[in-house]
Amino acid sequence: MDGVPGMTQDPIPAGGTFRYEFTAPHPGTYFYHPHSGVQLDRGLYGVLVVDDPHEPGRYDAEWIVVLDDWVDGTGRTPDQILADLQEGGDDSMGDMHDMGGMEGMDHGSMGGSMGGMHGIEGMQSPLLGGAGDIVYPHYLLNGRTTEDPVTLSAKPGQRVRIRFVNAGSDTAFRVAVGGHRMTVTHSDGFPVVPVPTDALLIGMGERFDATVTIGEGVYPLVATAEGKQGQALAVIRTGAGRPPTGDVKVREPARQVLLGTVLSAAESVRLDPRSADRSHDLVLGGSMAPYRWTINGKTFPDTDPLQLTQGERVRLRFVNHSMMFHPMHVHGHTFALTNSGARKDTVIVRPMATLDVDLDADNPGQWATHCHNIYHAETGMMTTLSYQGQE
Ligand SMILES: [Cu+2]
Repeated sequence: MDGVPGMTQDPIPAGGTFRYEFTAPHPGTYFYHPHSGVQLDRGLYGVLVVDDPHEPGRYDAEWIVVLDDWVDGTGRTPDQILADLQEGGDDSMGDMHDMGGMEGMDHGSMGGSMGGMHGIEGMQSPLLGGAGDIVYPHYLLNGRTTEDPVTLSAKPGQRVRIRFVNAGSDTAFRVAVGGHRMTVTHSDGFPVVPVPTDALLIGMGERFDATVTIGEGVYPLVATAEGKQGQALAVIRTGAGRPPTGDVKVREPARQVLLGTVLSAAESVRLDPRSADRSHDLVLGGSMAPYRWTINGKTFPDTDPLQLTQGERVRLRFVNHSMMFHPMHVHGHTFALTNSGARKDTVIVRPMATLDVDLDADNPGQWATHCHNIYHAETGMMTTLSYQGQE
């Protein structure tokens, strides 16, 4: 009951009903959303928190912080944006994205057009390279714009666990709490060796838990849109004080910024040491005109399923041949980064970088493996981990 139409089930028809039943094997911060078109970018998602009955709970309060990039209701829908991208830059692209001169240009050519194009739009990140394809008019925190932010309350001195979810479709966020450092404790639901940091970079589909000991007063929780103009905002209030304005700037995002790829697994969730029985390369490529994103040169559903056998240790090697970052997500498994052991199910693969992850094939089925940029996934950057159960 993984919900991917055409892969594990038929889509739920309009007006229809489908009851999902599943066991929650792992505690942690998750979210659920459709895999139909670009519905995710219309806000059809929710957060799923699985509590750990054995978790010591060394915190006093808990906040859920959901980040999103938002266009719906502003005269343009995600479906129109997708259609415009696929039409390759006709006039209807308007001010969203200058596609002029992009015919035939390839994301894959180093020093080619992508840098230039993203340069035009400013969608370049020192950490991620090409940081997105779409300029959004709003960035949301728990569904609210910076003009009308949510207030997160606690008592002065309390330690708060913040569960961050990036539900955005084309935007990574750099999150920070003004005047505070936070300690990252979990990545994609699984515990890590805790790391203090000023700020944290969250790719689409990634979740992180962090603890912060909040001082007395009013503080902005800011999520800047990486490589883009704009931010999302919440107001943290533990005492008296004037709320920050929507364009408040905090120093922390320009200080130490942590990425999930530098985290190490907590000892309790390390994979047993073992050499890989099988490895698969996933070469990530794409182009803007035509707008298509590929795995091993093919677009879904023409991508070749990655065959596994139950019981194997499998290495996936993500080889990014494009000038954009891709948050690559594997369904049904939580892999381990080979360099640090950190358990994750979504990981940022930087431009022209190679990143290896290992997983145990212990959950037979047809599992979508895709970029969590929803426009990339929808235009091809998806394949399947495929294996049958023994007996
Ligand atoms: Cu992508």
